Amino acid sequence: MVAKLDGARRAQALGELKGWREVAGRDAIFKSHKFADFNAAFAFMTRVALAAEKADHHPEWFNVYNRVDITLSTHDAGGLSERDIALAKFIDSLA
Ligand code: H2B
Repeated sequence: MVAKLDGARRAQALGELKGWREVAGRDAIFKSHKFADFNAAFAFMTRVALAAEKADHHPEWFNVYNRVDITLSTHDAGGLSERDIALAKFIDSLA
């Protein structure tokens, strides 16, 4: 079982991310990504998908052409956990 992030550690972890916002009405974080074209967007998605599968922690995402919207939350924890922070940091490192 994964623990939900709370308190000071949660605030600190969110502060380390680039451009993510908390989702209203749900314990999750969201970031929209824009690329030059679909090819670049899908290359990014491929890299995220490989890392997600390796970590067994998967994004909720939506793609239209050059846009990739990503929501991260830990379903097993019913909210945000360190796994989401780790995946968000990896995603930030690709940008
Ligand atoms: N991804 C996310 N975002 N949250 C989870 O709780 C989760 C997951 N759990 N990927 C994993 C898969 C779980 O369902 C499998 C069985 O390990």
